[in-house]
Amino acid sequence: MEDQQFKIVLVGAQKAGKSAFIERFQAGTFSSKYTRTLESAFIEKYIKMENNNHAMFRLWVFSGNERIRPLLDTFFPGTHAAVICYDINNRESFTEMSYWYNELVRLCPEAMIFLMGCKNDLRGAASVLESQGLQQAAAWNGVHLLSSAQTGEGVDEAVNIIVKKITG
Ligand SMILES: Nc1nc2c(ncn2[C@@H]2O[C@H](COP(=O)(O)OP(=O)(O)OP(=O)(O)O)[C@@H](O)[C@H]2O)c(=O)[nH]1
Ligand SMILES: [Mg+2]
Repeated sequence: MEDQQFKIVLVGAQKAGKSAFIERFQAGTFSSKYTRTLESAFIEKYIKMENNNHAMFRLWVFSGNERIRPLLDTFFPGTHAAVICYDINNRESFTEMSYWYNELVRLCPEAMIFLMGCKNDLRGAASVLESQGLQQAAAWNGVHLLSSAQTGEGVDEAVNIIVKKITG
């Protein structure tokens, strides 16, 4: 039997922490230096499923720059799960999620929706509250996640939750 293949996309505002999340997940490392994603990048991960079959997960990360927007029509179709990322200390990145959500609904309405609050290690008084993230996720019939690429907290957990939900 052919391996199953799944497409996951990480989207959201510039500097939200998408690439850092992927780097932590793939390499276990973190850099505080910002290198913007030019257009898109992906990593592939084979994961052994409970039934012993393997599934291949291709995780795409897109630039948050506006220049990516005209390309979404070709990038989004076929997406199984979308992770809309925001920076918990940047309220604009939280409101920008609506743009990404609407594009996902338009171009791949079958995709499962996840919202991820990044940089949870920097949580402070002015941060977007977890309850607000949960509320927004519920409104979009999605799942809310929190992670820190700096400490690694919640990173593997997030991927496990996404994989379980796609394959379950
Ligand atoms: N403290 C902390 N900083 C983080 C975390 N994740 C990312 N950063 C920092 O935030 C900045 C932006 O992170 P990126 O992952 O490059 O952001 P991005 O969403 O990929 O941005 P674009 O490629 O421009 O769309 C970098 O300086 C990172 O080091 C985190 O979990 N904690
Ligand atoms: Mg990036």
